[in-house]
Amino acid sequence: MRIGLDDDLLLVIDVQNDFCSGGALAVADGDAVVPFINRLAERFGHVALTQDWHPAGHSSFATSHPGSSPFQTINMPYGQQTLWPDHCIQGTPGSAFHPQLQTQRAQLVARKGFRPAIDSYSAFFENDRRTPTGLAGYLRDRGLKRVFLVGLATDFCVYYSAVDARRLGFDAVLIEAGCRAIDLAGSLDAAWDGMAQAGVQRVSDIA
Ligand code: VGL
Ligand code: ZN
Repeated sequence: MRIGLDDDLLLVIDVQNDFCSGGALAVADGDAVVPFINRLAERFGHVALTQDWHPAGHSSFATSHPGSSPFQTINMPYGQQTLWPDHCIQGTPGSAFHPQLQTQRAQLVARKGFRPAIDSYSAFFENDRRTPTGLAGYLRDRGLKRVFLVGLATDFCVYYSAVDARRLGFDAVLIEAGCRAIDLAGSLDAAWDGMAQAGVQRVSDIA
């Protein structure tokens, strides 16, 4: 597959300390994506990063719902929401990009999940699936048509971003070697099914 064409974007999802080893919501082997993504990014003319960016006391945190525990699901006005340990709190070390992630080639950093009452897995829409982050407008304004996705976690933020990219009419390619999953109660299988149905292309690696 030819990559790094003028209308291709590499979208790097949430490669932040809290999703890496020792972090508050560490994804198994999450750090392993960093050198891979650094090499891959050199082959793209357009790179954007996302950053999970929650205020303290965010409604996706189990600590905001007395009596609940992390990884439990609750009903929110916008639908079902998994509760998480406190993570990626704005400006804390856990919210920073992994120290080895090369960020200087990124043309855009899109932050998400900053509204206290709603979570945002997708880089394009918050979890009500309709409040836009503005990233679609960025892609359209820049004439970008195909999105390559890597980052953390495969079955949450990468998954929702990939499906929404397709929903918005962009081509989407997930590169497995650049992703790691949380895999909570079958979430990874569900994510693969959802992506296949949405027409997300899945490649194991890029030669
Ligand atoms: C994520 C759970 C909560 C992710 C973010 O980046 O996949 N997962 N917040
Ligand atoms: Zn989050």
